[in-house]
Amino acid sequence: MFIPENDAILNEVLAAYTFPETLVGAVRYGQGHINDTFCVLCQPKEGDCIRFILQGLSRAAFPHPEELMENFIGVTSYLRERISENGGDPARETLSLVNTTDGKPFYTDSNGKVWRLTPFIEGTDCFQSATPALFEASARAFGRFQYQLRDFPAATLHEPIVNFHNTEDRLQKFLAALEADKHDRAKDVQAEIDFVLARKADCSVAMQALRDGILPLRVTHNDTKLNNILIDRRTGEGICVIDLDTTMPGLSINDFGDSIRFGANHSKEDEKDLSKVNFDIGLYEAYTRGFLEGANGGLTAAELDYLPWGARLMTLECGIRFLTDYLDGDHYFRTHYEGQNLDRCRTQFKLVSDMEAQFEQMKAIVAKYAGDAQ
Ligand code: ADP
Ligand code: GN1
Ligand code: MG
Repeated sequence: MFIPENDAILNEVLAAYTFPETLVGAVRYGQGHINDTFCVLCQPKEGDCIRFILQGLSRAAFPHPEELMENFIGVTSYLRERISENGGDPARETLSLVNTTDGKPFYTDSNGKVWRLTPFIEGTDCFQSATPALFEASARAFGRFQYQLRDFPAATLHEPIVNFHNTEDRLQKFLAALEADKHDRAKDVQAEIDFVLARKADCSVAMQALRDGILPLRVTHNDTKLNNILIDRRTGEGICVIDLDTTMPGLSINDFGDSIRFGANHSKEDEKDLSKVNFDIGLYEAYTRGFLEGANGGLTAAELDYLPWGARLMTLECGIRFLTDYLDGDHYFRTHYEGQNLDRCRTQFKLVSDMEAQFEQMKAIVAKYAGDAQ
């Protein structure tokens, strides 16, 4: 069997499952920053390979993986029903689990790490950047995800990461990391530190609106990156929302905002040449149109008003998180070279500046489509 890392744990995990045909091996897969993701290949005697996605859940990110898996099962079971009611194909339009040989929905390895196996959703593509049409398709799917979960019993969900998009709390954690400065890195990042300190008040905008009852709490995805959606290769539509680990009560503006943060530009998240990092308002418009179509009139007037803030805040918050992890010594986000979290932070702050400069246009674009959305 081919296991490039020749990893004893990976062998242990694979042995916990019964695969339909000859197991060929497992290779690292995808560009997620959090989980350990592998593509597992099986070769039937005849016909194409059968593929699975095997994921080890990050222990740095998810302190209670069993609760997270309960959420996963609850949300995907609910979605399966909604998809069937609408005549869709639940096997392609949401994730499902393959049980271990002894009938469990996940496997806990001898180090205590939790693993899950899902069928690979074939005939789809996963993008790191997109054309306006594909970006709009992803927006429709994320908007629809929100709409499909509008009556989900939110009280049954655990909070896998407490204060995940509490930007005020993210600011406090940054200030604590700065104070500790464990790796003596603060001296090299004064410009980035000043960027955050100048925006302390912004960090409260959404949290204050939540406290004031202006923005409602909904069941949201909370990690709506373009690469957390699978696009149907035949139709070009967003067919399956994946990476459900942070699905929990949250703000709709954050689901909108996180997609804009990642997808409304033409550069890599860790691009070093900041002249290449530009917020693309055309992509923003395409996403807005698609998201409001998918949300199907389900957003309140206040949520529509705050959508541009969602984009600014998710981008600022993510930059703060990358900077915090850099100061902390890179324990949370997977990095491939020293300084990658700092590069990621810088692209986010460049995008925040661009959004600040174009904020009035961003609001006008939401207003242009909001009429049709209500
Ligand atoms: P992470 O939390 O590390 O981002 P994801 O759940 O997003 O992990 O998975 C990483 C990548 O694996 C995705 O971006 C996607 O390319 C791929 N992937 C995950 N699940 C599936 C699946 N069931 N079918 C096809 N591709 C998948
Ligand atoms: C992580 O898991 P992934 O790579 O889809 C992170 C998001 C960040 C994102 C930045 C659980 O997303 O919150 O916005 O990296 N996920 C978690 O690219 O922290
Ligand atoms: Mg992901």
